[in-house]
Amino acid sequence: MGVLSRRRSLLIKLVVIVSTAWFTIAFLLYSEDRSRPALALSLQNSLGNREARELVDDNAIDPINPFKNDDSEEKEKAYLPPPKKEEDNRVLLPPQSMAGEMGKPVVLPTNLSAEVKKMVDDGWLKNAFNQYVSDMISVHRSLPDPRDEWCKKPNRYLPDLPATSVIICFHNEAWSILLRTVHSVLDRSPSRLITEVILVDDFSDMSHLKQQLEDYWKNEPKVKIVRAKKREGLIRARLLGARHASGPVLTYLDSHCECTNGWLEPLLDRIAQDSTTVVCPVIDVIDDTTLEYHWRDSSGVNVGGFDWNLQFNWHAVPEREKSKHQNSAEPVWSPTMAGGLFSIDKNFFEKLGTYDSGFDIWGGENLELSFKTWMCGGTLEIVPCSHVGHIFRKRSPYKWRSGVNVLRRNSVRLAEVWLDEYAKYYYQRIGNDKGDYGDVSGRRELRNKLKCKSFKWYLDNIYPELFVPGDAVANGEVANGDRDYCLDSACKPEDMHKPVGLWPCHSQGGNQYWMYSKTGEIRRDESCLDYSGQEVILYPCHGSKGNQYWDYNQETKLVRHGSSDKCLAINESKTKLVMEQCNSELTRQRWTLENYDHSKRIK
Ligand code: UD2
Ligand code: MN
Repeated sequence: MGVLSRRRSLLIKLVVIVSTAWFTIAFLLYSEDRSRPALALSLQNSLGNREARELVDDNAIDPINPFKNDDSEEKEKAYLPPPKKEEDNRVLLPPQSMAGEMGKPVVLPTNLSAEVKKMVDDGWLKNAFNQYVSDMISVHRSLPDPRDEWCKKPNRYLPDLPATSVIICFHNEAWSILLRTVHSVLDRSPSRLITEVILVDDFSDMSHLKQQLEDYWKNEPKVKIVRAKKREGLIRARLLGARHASGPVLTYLDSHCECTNGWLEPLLDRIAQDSTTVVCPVIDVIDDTTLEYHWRDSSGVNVGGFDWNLQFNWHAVPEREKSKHQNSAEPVWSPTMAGGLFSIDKNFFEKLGTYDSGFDIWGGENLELSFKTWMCGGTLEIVPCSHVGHIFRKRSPYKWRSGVNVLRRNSVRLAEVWLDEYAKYYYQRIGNDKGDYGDVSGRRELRNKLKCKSFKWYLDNIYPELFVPGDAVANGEVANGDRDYCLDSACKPEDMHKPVGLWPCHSQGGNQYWMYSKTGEIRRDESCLDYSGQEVILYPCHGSKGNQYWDYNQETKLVRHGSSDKCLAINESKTKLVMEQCNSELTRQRWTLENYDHSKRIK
C-alpha cells in the first residue's frame, strides 16, 4: 500500500515536471506559430517519439467540450494564450489541441475565470464572432467531407482545368480566422490549380495584419499581400485584387471561410466548359459561437434571392429548378442571385466591368453582379459538389462611413442602372428619398454597349417567384381612421410569429410599406398578416388561404378577415391591433390602403 502510493506520487510529480517542461517548450516554439503538426513533430524530436505521442494523447481535448472533466487550474491555464508582448496580437494555442477537429463545435465552459472571460468578450467585441474559440483551433483543422457520393467519382472533371487566383479581401480580420481561410485554400486545392492567393488588406489597423502577416507568409510564394492606401471598402478592394491577379480565373472568398475537400475542381470545371458561367459554391455555415462546421447534403441547398428593399436573402431551390436538373449528370442550380463567394473567368469579369460600379464599403455588389451576369449573356450557377464554409455574423464589426447612408447609395446606383421601370418599387420602400448617388452615366453606357436584356426579362425568366408590387391591388401604407396610425413592422426572420405593430404614419415606406395582393394578402416580401384567433401576427406567406385572407371594402373601409369573419381594428388606447365584430360605424375599424386600384382585384 505504502509503496504503491509513493509510486503514484512519484508518477504524478513526473507528469507535472514533464508537462511543465513541455508547455514551456511548446510556447517557445509556438511563437513561430506555423502549424500544429510541425510543432508536434519538433516535440517528438526533443522528447522522443513515445513520450510526445503519449503526452499529446493524454492531453487531448474533447472536441465537443474542451474543458470537460477539467477542474485543475493548471490545465485551464494551458488554454490561455502566453503573455502578450507589446504590439503583438497573436493569440497562441496549446499545440496539442484537438479542439474543433472534423469541424466539431468547441464549447467553452461556463465557469471561466474572470481573465479568460474578458478575453472571450473582447474577441466578440472586435470581430462579432467567437475569436477566442477560433484561436483554440488549429489553422489546419480537419473538416468533414460534405459532398454527396456522386461528387467523389474519379475523372468527373476535365483533365486540364484552368488555374485560379484566389482573392481574399479583409478589413481588420482576426489572425487565426484569416490564416485558417488561407490554409484551407492551400491545403485542399491541387497546387497546380492555384496561381496565387491574393490577400487584399483594406487598410486594416490591427497590428497582427502588418509585418507579422508578411513574416508569416514569407516562405509561401503563392501568397501575395496587396495593401490599399486608404479604406476602399470591399468592392474596390476586390477590384484592386483583380488588378494584381495573373490567373485566368478569379475566385473570391471572404476572410473567414474554410474550403472543404474538392471544393475547387467542380467550380473550375464549369468555367472551363463555358467561360460565361459564374459559379458559386454551396455556402455552409460555420457557427459564430462554437465554430462548428454545419452542412447538409445537396437536397437542402439554399439559393440566393432578393427583395424590393434590394436586400440579399436566401430561399429554397424552387421546384422548377429541381425538376429541371433531376436527370442531369452535373446537377447545378441556377440561382437568381450569387452569394459573395464565387469564381469567374477573368476576361468575362473585365468585360462585365465587375466591381467598377462606384459602390462604397459594403453591399449591393452581389445583386449587381447577378443582374449583370444574367442580363448580359452569362449564366449563374451553384455547384452542389463544391462546399465552402463561412462565418455568418449577426452584426458588422467594423466602422462604416459616417454621415453617408452607404447601403442606400449603393442600392440607388444599382436601381438606376439595372432596374428599369421597376426601380420605383425600391424607391417606394425608401420613401422616395434617393439622396446623392453620384453619376451613373458610365454604367448605363456599359449596359448599352453590352446589349443587355431588360429587367423585365430577368424577372420573367430568372426570378418568376418574386412578388412584383405592380401586381398588387394596393401598395404603401395601411392607415387607420384619419391616418393617425399605420401598420408598422419589420419583416426580418426574427419578426415572424410576432404581433404586427402600430405607429404614427410617417410616409417614408420602410416598415409601413405593405402590399395588398390580388389574392387578398396584406404582405411585404414573403411576410403576410396572419390571424388564427389570438393576435394579428406576421407569418411567412402560404398562398392566401384562411388565416391570411383579408377582404378590403373600399366603401365601408373595413378589412374583413377570411377564416374568422372579424374585422381589423385598433384598440381604444391605440397601442395594438385587435380583431372585432365588424361594424363600419367605428372609426377604429376603418382603414385606407394607399394606391388602392379596385380594377386589379380578382373577382
Ligand atoms: C456577404 C458576402 C460577401 C459580400 C458581402 C457584401 C457571403 C458568404 N458573403 O458578406 O462576400 O458579398 O455580403 O455584399 O456571401 N471587407 C473589406 N472592407 C470593408 C468591409 C468588408 O475588405 O470595408 C471584407 C471583410 O473583411 C470580408 C468581406 O469584405 O472578408 C465581406 O464582408 P463581411 O464578411 O463583413 O460581410 P458578409 O459576410 O455579410
Ligand atoms: Mn463574411
